[in-house]
Amino acid sequence: MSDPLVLVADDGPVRTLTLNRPAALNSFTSAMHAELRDALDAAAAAHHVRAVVITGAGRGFCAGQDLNDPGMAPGADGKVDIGAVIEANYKPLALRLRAMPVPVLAAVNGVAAGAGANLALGCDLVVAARSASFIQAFAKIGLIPDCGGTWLLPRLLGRARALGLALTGDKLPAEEAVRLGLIWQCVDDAELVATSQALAQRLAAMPVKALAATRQALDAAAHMTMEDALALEARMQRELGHQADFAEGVAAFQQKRAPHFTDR
Ligand code: T3D
Repeated sequence: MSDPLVLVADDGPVRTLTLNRPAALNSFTSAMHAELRDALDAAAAAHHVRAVVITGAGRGFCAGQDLNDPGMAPGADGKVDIGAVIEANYKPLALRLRAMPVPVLAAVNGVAAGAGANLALGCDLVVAARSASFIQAFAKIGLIPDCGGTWLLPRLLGRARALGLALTGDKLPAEEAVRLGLIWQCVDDAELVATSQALAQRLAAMPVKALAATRQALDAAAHMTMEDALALEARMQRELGHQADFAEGVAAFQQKRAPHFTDR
């Protein structure tokens, strides 16, 4: 039997998914997409999982689409239907991340290029090793940023920097990515696993239903008037205020003890 293309490991409430095609810098084949989709669905369905970490095996995080994948071969008309690949694989992946019921953290261990960069940026928090880098490699092969890149980059960086990265395809080192506000944190390579796992454990102990709702509210508010955003806040707070986690959080505060959150 061949090795899994996505390794799955639990440490209590934290599930780590490791992209596992290190010889090709964990670039995406259709088969790896299918395994990652299944793994994300399984993590979403497993009640004990309260945070997910995505990382890569070997020296890279993910080099985007595997440019040697047979799925990239031209059809009878001599053309490759990349739109079909996006619809089948990258669009569902980007939307899955956005709809996860728990926080998702990218632990970027090395180069993240093309859709691999935007996979990382689509996670809720990105922690990168100092030697890691982010490359919007698409322009170099005649494509536009995908896997949510056109939506994410201007929101994270503003139009000028988004276009700068997307048009040049230049390598952005992790430290610079933090400075620009593209990612959350950059740590020494030797600290990446410990730091990202500790952060994931910390999030897992928090009211994760509210954390997922926070992501949803921020994303939705980006398209709204302030008045509409305020109305959404009221609706979502009403719903969260009816959850056990809110009662627990307030009780723990009043009783001066650590809270134990269980909603998901
Ligand atoms: O269907 C569609 O196309 C639509 C979807 C598009 C989404 C996309 O992601 S498009 C962008 C695709 N990705 C790229 O264009 C990146 C290509 N890779 C690179 O530019 C470089 O590999 C890196 C800058 C990422 C890293 O450079 P370096 O020097 O550290 O490593 P390397 O030597 O280039 O790569 C190491 C191995 O990984 C090498 O294999 P080998 O020669 O040792 O057998 C290389 O071929 C392989 N590899 C790296 N990236 C890919 C890849 N193999 C297949 N596909 C890749 N994307």
